[in-house]
Amino acid sequence: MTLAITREVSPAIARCELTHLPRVPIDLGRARAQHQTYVACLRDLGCEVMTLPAMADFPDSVFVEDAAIVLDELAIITRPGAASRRGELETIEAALSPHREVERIVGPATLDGGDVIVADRRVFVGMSSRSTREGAAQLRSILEPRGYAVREVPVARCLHLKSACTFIGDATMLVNPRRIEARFEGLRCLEVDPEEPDGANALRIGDRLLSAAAAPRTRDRLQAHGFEVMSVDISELAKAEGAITCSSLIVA
Ligand code: CIR
Repeated sequence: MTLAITREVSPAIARCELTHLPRVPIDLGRARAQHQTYVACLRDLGCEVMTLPAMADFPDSVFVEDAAIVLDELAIITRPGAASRRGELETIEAALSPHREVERIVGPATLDGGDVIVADRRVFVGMSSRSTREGAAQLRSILEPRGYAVREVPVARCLHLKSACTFIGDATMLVNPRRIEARFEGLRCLEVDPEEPDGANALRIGDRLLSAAAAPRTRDRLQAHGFEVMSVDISELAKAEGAITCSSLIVA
């Protein structure tokens, strides 16, 4: 069964890192309720969900995606670009190590999981404000001997690579072309609705997708292309620059 690792929303989420959004009040009760619904969706999609306890000292710790990259063969513990997030790693490693051999990105390099897209045997690494070329080089040296091709992709207009595009299976990348110019040769690109800038972040679990309720027209486009889509409201977590993929680590 697919395992999804999640973490409860930190009581300190109001002090989250923000890069492209202005700070607005976050209703902790609402954020927690939305997160619980997100977890329920993961269960409906067939996952067994492990929810780690909230970390009061780490405002962004609900966004577990950034702490690790999980592949079939191994997991890589990252080194997040935001120093405030590095204390999140230990508990993520403890959760992953029963399931995967573990490798680590070591400083001074940085790499956020939100910058890493695994599309079958191809891995795209966003060169964002959070991830360095040295971080990508370390990832390459871990993955290329295992048969993955690792390619860097420039990211300038949003937080992470996955804020601009996500791999949704079936050789398809869901893309917001206003946030990224990269071409993904050999993959079909489906564009988000132009009115839905955050719509390119969707999570594939089994045969279905989980997407944000804030992107209904993009969901319609996906359905028109034959994808089965479940939507969830994550509007409160989005105020912390979180999207759909950020709040889980999928151990398939
Ligand atoms: C941060 O800036 O690190 C958090 N406020 C948001 C992280 C979102 N993570 C993701 O997209 N993978």
